[in-house]
Amino acid sequence: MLVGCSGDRSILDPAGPAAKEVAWLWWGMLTAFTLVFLGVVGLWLAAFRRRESPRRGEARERRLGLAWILGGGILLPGVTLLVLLAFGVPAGQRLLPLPLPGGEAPQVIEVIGHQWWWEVRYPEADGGEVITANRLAMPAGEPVDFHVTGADVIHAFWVPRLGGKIDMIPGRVNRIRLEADEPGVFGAQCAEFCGAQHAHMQLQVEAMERDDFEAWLAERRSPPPRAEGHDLARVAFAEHCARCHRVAGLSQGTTGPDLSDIGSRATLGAGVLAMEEGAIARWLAEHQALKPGNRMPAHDHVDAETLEALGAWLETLAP
Ligand code: HEC
Ligand SMILES: [Cu+2]
Repeated sequence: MLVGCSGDRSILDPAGPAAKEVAWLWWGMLTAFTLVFLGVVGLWLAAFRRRESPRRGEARERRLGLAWILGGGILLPGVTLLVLLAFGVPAGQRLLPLPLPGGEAPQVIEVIGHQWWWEVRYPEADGGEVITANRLAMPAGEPVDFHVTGADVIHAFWVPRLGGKIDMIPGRVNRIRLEADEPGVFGAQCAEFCGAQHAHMQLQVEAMERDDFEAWLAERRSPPPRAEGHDLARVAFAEHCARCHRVAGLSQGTTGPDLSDIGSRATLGAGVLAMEEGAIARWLAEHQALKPGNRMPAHDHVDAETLEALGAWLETLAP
């Protein structure tokens, strides 16, 4: 259980204004409920200790009973819920995409949940749409509106260090506003059970300075020529992979993750495999063992040499 207390997906290590409020609310609730728990245990122990109940009149007994019911059963929970509401409503409000005081429009990033990977789109990137998968870049130090939806079943978008979570429902666009105080890398996780590989649906969120973010988008808007050579790989890609995978300037498939910048990613398979030399070829050969049931068909009919070549070529795809 203590694993949740630290690391890149901990709500106890907030990195943005909304997350800070969630963390404070959590500590407040922990403190209040610990006091209630200790109080109840105290009363329980006291009940054991008393030898003989004092003789009281029947009317007094009834009044005492009524006081416990009203005080402990109505007043205490009523006050507790009101206090919770007083802190919970503003914390929730922070996550809403309300108009900003200055009137400017926040950056919008679309996130689409698939079984079991993340598609990320930057619709406002002028000069062409930018699409990535299993990684999300955002500007730090300013609010960002996330428009989320699901492609197949219900998923949930959750970056614990930045704020609350929100459901990704097919056919509907939900919105949540998050902000990162400073540049950094944060973990995100699907937070609604969505099938066998739900746990292996992780997303890396990279918050960067505004200028770096613009540069990041620009690099992806005008992809470099796709490395010369690698003829075997490119023919095989067109034959076996292009219908499902997009590589900017080359193919348009949308059934699987966008591979345009796959060579610059930190992980493969939404967090299943660390990216290192040879990792893509390993994914191509063993992905059904690494992530059983994932929606990419096994390519046993493609010979090992071709898979190696595909892996080597894909590793060169980076801005
Ligand atoms: C029927 C559609 C389909 C075909 C064909 C297909 N893939 Fe995939 N691919 C997927 C899906 C879906 C995923 C996501 C699996 C997951 O992580 O759950 C994926 C994941 C990947 C990944 C990991 C991507 C990431 O973001 O980590 C790579 C690399 C990849 N595919 C390469 C290939 C190559 C190379 C081929 C051709 C030999 C190919 N795929 C053929 C659907 C397909
Ligand atoms: Cu899920």
